[in-house]
Amino acid sequence: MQPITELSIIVPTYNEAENIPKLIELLSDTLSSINWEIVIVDDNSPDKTSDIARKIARQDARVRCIQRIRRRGLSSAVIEGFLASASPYLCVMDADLQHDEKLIPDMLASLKQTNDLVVASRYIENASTGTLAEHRVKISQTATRLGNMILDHKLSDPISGFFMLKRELFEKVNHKLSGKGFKILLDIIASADDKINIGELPYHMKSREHGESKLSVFVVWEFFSLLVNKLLGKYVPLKFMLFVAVGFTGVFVHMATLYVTNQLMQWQFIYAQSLSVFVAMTSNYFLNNAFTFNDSKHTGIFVFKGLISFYITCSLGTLINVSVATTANSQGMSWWLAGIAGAAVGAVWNFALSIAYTWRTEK
Ligand SMILES: Nc1nc2c(ncn2[C@@H]2O[C@H](COP(=O)(O)OP(=O)(O)O)[C@@H](O)[C@H]2O)c(=O)[nH]1
Ligand SMILES: [Mg+2]
Repeated sequence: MQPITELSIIVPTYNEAENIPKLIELLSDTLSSINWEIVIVDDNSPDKTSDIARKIARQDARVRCIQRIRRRGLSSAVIEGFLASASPYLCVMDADLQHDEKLIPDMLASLKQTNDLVVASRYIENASTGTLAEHRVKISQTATRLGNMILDHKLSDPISGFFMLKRELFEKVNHKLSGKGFKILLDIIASADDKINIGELPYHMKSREHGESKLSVFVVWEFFSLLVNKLLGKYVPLKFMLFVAVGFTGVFVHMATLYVTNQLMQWQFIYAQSLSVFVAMTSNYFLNNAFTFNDSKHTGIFVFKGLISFYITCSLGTLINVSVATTANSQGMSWWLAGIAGAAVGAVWNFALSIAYTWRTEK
C-alpha cells in the first residue's frame, strides 16, 4: 500500500495560470523527503488556472484541483481545500511564488515537535517583506495591529497567508470559522482556544512575477467585517448590523426622493411617496448586495431576479411592520414605541427573508 500523504498544501487561486507550473516544480524540488500533495482551489479563474492545474494533475498524482463555480473568496477556498484533504498536516500558501517554499520542511518539523500552528512571519528577525511596495507594507502593518486586537495570543504576523497547522486544530475550529474574506489565519486563531501552541518562523517574501495582487477595497472591507464579527458577532450577527445600517440609509434616500418629487417637482403626494419607496428599496438592494451579502452577491442577470425578490420581501415586511405597529398602538402603546416595534419586527422579517430567499447561498 502507498504511504499516506503527510502534508496537504492548499493553494487558493484566482488568475494564477502562469504561476502554477513553476510552483509545483519548486515544491517537487524542495519537498523530496516529504509525502505531500497540493490542492489547488480555483474560483473558476478567467485565465483558466483550473485547466492548467488539471493538466498537471493528469501526470502527477500529488496534484489535485477543486474548481468552484460562481464563488469567490480566499478564506472559503482554503476551508474547502482543508475539507477535501486527509493529511494530518495542512499548509496554506499563495500561488504567486511570494512565499518561500524552502521553509516548509522547517514548518513541518515545528508542528511535529511542539506546535499546533506555525506561521511564516515577515516581521521578525531574519525576515522581511522583500520588494513589497511601501504602501502595501503600511496596509499590512496596520492590518497586523488591528488583527492583534482580537487575538489573546499576539503574533508578529497574524495576517500572514503562509502557515501550517495540525488537522486536529482545524477540526476543533471549523464550525466557528467565519470563512469570510482574505484572512483565514486570523479567523483560525481567533476561533481557537488560547491553549494552542503557535510558533513563528522567519522568511523573506519574494516578489510576484506573474499575475496581479487581488488586494482591493473589498478585501479591506472584508477584513473589517471579520474584525467586527469576531469582536461583536457573539452578540449580534454582523450581517444584521449591516442590514440595519443599510436600512437607515434607505430612510435618507426615501426622504430625499420625496423632497425632490413632492416639494420641488410638485408631484401629488401619493405618487411622490410611492416612487420614494421604490427608490429606497432599490438603493437598499444594491447596498445590501455590495456589502451585507457580499459573499453571495448577485451579478449579471441575477441582479434583476434578486431585485424583484427583494421588492417582494420588503413589501411583505412593510405589511407586517404596519400591522404590528397599528395593533400595538390600538392596545395603548405610545405612538413612537409602537412605531419602533413595527420597524424592528419588519427589519427582522426582511432580514430573515433576505437570507432565506433573496441571497440564499445554496441555489
Ligand atoms: N480561490 C480563490 N483564491 C483567491 C481569491 N483571491 C485571491 N486568491 C488567491 O489567494 C492568494 C493570495 O492573493 P494575492 O492576490 O497574492 O494577495 P496578496 O499576497 O495580499 O497580494 C493568491 O494565490 C490568489 O490567487 C479568491 O477569491 N478565490
Ligand atoms: Mg500574494
